[in-house]
This record gives sequence, C-alpha cells and structure tokens, in this order.
Amino acid sequence: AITRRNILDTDIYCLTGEKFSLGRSNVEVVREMLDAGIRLIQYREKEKKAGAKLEECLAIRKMTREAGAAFIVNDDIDIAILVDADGVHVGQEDLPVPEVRRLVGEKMAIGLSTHTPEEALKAVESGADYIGVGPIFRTFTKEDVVDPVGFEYLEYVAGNLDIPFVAIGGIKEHNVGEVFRRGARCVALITEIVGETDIKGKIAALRQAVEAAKE
Ligand code: TZP
Ligand code: MG
Repeated sequence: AITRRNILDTDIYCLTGEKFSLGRSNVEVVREMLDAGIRLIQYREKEKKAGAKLEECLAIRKMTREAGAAFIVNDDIDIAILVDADGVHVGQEDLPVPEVRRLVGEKMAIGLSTHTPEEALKAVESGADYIGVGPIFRTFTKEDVVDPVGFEYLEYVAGNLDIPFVAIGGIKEHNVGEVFRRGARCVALITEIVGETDIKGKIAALRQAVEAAKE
C-alpha cells in the first residue's frame, strides 16, 4: 500500500507540464508515463481554472489507482482532498505544513519544497513527510527561476537527514546518473519527459542511466 512513509520509494517521479508537452494533454502524457511503468505522478498545472484542474485530477486519480501508482497534487490542497490524492506538494510560500495537515488529515502525504539546510530542518520539525531538494541544475520550467542549489545541498540532505527527499530541477538523461551518485534515491523531472516525443523510450533510457549509476 502507498503510505506517507513510502510514497517516494521509487526512482523516477514524473510531473506534468502541459506547456511543454508538445500539444498533448496532461491526461495523455500521464497515460504514457503509467504505461512506461512510472509509479509516482504529480499533477502540476499553473494555468488552468480550478474546475478544469479538478476534472483532470479526477481522471488521473482513476488512472493512477488502476495502475497501482501514487498520485500527488501540487499547490491545490482542496483538489487533493476532493480527488483523494495520496499526497499534496506545497512550497515555502504556501500554508504552513501543520495547517496543511489539519486540512488533509493523517493519511495524506505532505511534500514541501526546500532550498537550504535551514528549510529542510524546519520541514522535518513541521511534520512534512518528504522534501523536494532543488533546483539541482538551472531550469527555466519554474516561472520564478531560482538559482540552482547544486550538489552541496543535496549531499547535506542525503548525509544528514532521515526524511525522504526528491531531487528536482534540470535533471536530464545525461546528468541523472550523477544525481544518484551524489546521494539521491528519487528524482523528479518535467521537461525531459513531457517534452519528449517518445515518452516511453525516454523513461526507459532514464531508467537505464539510473540503474548504471546504482551499480
Ligand atoms: N521545482 C524546483 S525546479 C522545478 C520545480 C517544480 C522545475 C523542474 O522542471 P525541469 O523541467 O525538470 O527542470
Ligand atoms: Mg507550489
């Protein structure tokens, strides 16, 4: 079963990004990801209205459940609750984790984006179930471009904290091996996957690079 503690127990965590999806819808792209064996999906959509996001999340909830995959909703705590998501992902500018917990209850995982050791320690104290660590590399996918945190922060988290974490930001087939060698056990990607014509082929290639790095 998918739990707050094990939700990140997978190598590759896929996020949606319809702007970069070459004309394919979020739902179509998620279908490809699940068919390629991905077991953790995050719905991330900054442009649509709430009603449209809810419709897509209902469809993705059904698909992920049928595939035995975990489903996390970014930003929208209300939508996460309404579709019975496995998790909700929030940032430093969103509601504090204890308040998010009051809204989502005890079963749903809460992920929090972090960029510094201070933020990571605070995330642990506040009751987050996992943290995002990034951007590892420069990325233009996020609207408010943040400077890369680099490997130093990733290695700090990997070496010092007990909380599950996911590395994110600018991760590609050519650098994913190094991210694993620096201590990541789960990576999240947007454009490298959704911006690829052959999503299944790209996921297979990423998986090969990850396996090679683990040896
Ligand atoms: N958070 C930190 S970097 C980032 C998010 C959502 C964007 C990651 O996108 P990409 O295309 O994999 O660099
Ligand atoms: Mg956010």
